[in-house]
Amino acid sequence: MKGIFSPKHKLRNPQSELFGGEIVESFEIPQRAEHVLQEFNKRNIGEVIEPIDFGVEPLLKIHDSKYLDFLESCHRDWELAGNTGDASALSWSSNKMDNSSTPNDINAKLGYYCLSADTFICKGTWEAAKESANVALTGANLIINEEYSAFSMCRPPGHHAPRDRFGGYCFINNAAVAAQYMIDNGSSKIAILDVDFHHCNGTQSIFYDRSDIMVCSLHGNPDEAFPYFSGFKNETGEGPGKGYNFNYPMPPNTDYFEWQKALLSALELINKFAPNKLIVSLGSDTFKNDPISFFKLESEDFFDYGSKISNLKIPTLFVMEGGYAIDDIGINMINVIEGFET
Ligand code: Q9C
Ligand code: ZN
Repeated sequence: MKGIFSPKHKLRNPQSELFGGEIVESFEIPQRAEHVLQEFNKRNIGEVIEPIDFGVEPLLKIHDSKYLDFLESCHRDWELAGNTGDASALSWSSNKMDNSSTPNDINAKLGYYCLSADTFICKGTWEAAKESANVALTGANLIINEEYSAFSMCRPPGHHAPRDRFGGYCFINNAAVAAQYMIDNGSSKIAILDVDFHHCNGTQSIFYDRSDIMVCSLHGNPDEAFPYFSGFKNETGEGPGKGYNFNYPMPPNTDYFEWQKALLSALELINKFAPNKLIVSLGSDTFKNDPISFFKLESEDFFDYGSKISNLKIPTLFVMEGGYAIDDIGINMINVIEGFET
């Protein structure tokens, strides 16, 4: 399997994040992608290529143009306003009567486009996020051109970003951009399987009313886990998308014995849907030692579920999402990839 990786991910290097009422070192750090690349190479999974630049067009199919303008200009405007640290949202609309739909001031924009205060915007964020989408798009392009599988080592991640919000360490929804690109290049049906610990609120909302892109997500119960406001079982799609969105929320301490039941159920749904291509939003934050999550998967479980996914026998693009146990992120991610290949 080929890997897609860009050193430009390092441009996303926030000084800190807001966590537990404190400013702490960010969990979503550059070493994550470096460790994954290292393990990919160490185990000789395949050739690693750099992404092609797809420009802004495929991003505009998924994201609001004003939102993308905001991402591009945010840090510059923040500095011009006299700030020295990373850009962070501090003010939100107080009620529905607020006339906030065309924010002008950088603080208003930050509040308008931010979905969670954990994510600060540093200088290189837009460049890195754009490149991360290119990493996903280059993987999608390989699959369109008859590669059976590919691993897009995306950083920053994307699945929390809906049409016009950033947060949960995400800016551009890489998996959504890749799925739309596949549709626009001849695929009629795509399935997205999100195995990151967190619910893919962004991906779900982008495709919620569509029947050509099915979304299945396994995650921590939103009653007690980020992103809190979505990921419940009764969210099954709307309009023509009714019956094409499936959530598997699970409680604290869920281990692989329980988790794999949800996976097998999702795989059965995907099999019935019979997509042309599969996109796996791959997060390793289901790991037992993840510092911000509450599932209990062991490293060997990642290998096992990679092989279960391969039983679908569908061309598959893996798109990297979360995973914060830095010492094990390479092993866990590449276990999925190797499990899929064997
Ligand atoms: N106390 C991804 O895995 N922090 N994003 C929540 C809860 C946000 C994770 C804090 C976690 C976002 C891509
Ligand atoms: Zn996650």
